[in-house]
Amino acid sequence: MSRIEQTRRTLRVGSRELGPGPVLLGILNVTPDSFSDGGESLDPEAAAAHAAQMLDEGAHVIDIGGESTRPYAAPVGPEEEERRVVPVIQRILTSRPEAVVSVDTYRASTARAALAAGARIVNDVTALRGDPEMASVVAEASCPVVLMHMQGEPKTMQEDPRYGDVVREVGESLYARAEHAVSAGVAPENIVLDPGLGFGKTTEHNLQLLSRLGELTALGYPLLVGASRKGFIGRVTGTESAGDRVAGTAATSVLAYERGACLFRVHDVRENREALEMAAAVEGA
Ligand code: HH2
Repeated sequence: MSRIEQTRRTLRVGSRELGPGPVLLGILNVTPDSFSDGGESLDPEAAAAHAAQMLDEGAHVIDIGGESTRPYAAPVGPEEEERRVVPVIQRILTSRPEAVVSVDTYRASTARAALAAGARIVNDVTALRGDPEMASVVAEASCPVVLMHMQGEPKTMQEDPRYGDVVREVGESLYARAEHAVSAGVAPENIVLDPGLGFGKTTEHNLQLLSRLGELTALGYPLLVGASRKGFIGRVTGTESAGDRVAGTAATSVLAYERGACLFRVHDVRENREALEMAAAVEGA
């Protein structure tokens, strides 16, 4: 088995299996200030309708976040975060009980409440660093967890990010976080790693990470990529508005898939699904 085949393995979520083909996570930000869709899904009814649309377009997972992590974002309190995400999870699962929901949070209390409401994946942009209790919450739930790399913290991470060799350093850091998770009782087959595009990285760092993503398959864990509509795509393509970065995003999805990524966190589900279906078909020809 090649390294890419090993990395693109299936992910068990309860009785369901996701992958080994491309797995799409549709982004649902229940926030007033997310960089590209802030304010669109604050009302639980509107959020559930948006989730249903993404599921119909081919999303395998709905990734719900209640706090923006965009550069310079201010954190919200744990009560407010929970108040935003829990009713939306409940609303989605009432109308679509088969949906797989992931919660984008670094707080153990929010993760616990979301899991109790039916979420089945935890997406932690701090890779279990943000809350000392998160590792045990994930270990006890026996659920998949995304460990994302970030240099610094959202408020300041874009001020002057520096690396010697960004791919090597991100890889080493992710490996250490995976080891930490395993030592805290998280099953290795529940770990997904993410290079954290845009989190404490310049445009050049993001491009290097995508270009050399294949090197991260050596870590032996499934890889998630979250490039969707991010600023570095705007800087390369000259698209000021985040909504105009759909084609640029689809290109990153295909390139990342070719290099071994298997999970894709995206705003525009249909376009990325079609691009990835083409990539998978060509690869399998
Ligand atoms: N990016 C964002 C948020 N969560 N999670 C993972 N695993 N990987 C990512 O790259 C990632 C993430 C930022 O994007 P978005 O949710 O669209 O915006 P905001 O943080 O402003 O809500």
